[in-house]
Amino acid sequence: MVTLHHLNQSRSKRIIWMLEELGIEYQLVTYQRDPVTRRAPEALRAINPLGRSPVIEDDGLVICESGAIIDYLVSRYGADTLAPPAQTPAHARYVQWLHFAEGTAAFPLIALYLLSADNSQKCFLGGFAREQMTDVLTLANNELADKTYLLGDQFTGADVLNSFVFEKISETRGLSEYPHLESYMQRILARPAAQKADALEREHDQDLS
Ligand SMILES: N[C@@H](CCC(=O)N[C@@H](CS)C(=O)NCC(=O)O)C(=O)O
Repeated sequence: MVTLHHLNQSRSKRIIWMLEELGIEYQLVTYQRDPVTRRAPEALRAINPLGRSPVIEDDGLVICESGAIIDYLVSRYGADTLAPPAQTPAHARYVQWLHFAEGTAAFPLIALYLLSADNSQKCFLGGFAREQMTDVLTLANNELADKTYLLGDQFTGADVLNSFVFEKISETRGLSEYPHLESYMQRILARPAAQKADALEREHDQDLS
């Protein structure tokens, strides 16, 4: 059975979502952020030396990095339904979107979050991160102008992986300037597996209890 080491209010919710989409059996081991520093507890280092979540265990295999986890889960448990067939152009685009989520889209989001925590908005990094965030949102919005999902008609792991950045932006400043992205987010977040991930994330978040 798959075990997910889940940190509250983190990227890990997407992995709950993916496990729900796949409909496989899994268990959660939950961790809470320090209310002041917002860092993960030391206990997480026992499974990931970096002390970060998500991490999964499956048949003795331990895997970190959200993109690698989604790639692994989809290849092992849901290749037919949640990714385009291997060795097709659509599959290459799918891999591109998987890498986009953490390789490009997450950077400006995290930079802006750290700036707001630091209260040092006037430095170079603020303008740079805001510009990059605008590029990311514009690209996704344009891409979705004539598509139901990132890859077209098929919902894939790339939609789940990219949801973290778009959901956080939606919660903080809204997506009304990006109407295609906004309606896409409403569409994917209405999926039963996404709703279940949301409910489970709340249930395992002591900040909210
Ligand atoms: N690139 C990694 C990033 C993992 C990561 O930074 N996770 C954050 C939660 S969103 C974390 O565990 N932070 C805890 C800490 O920094 O103490 C991934 O995609 O999984």
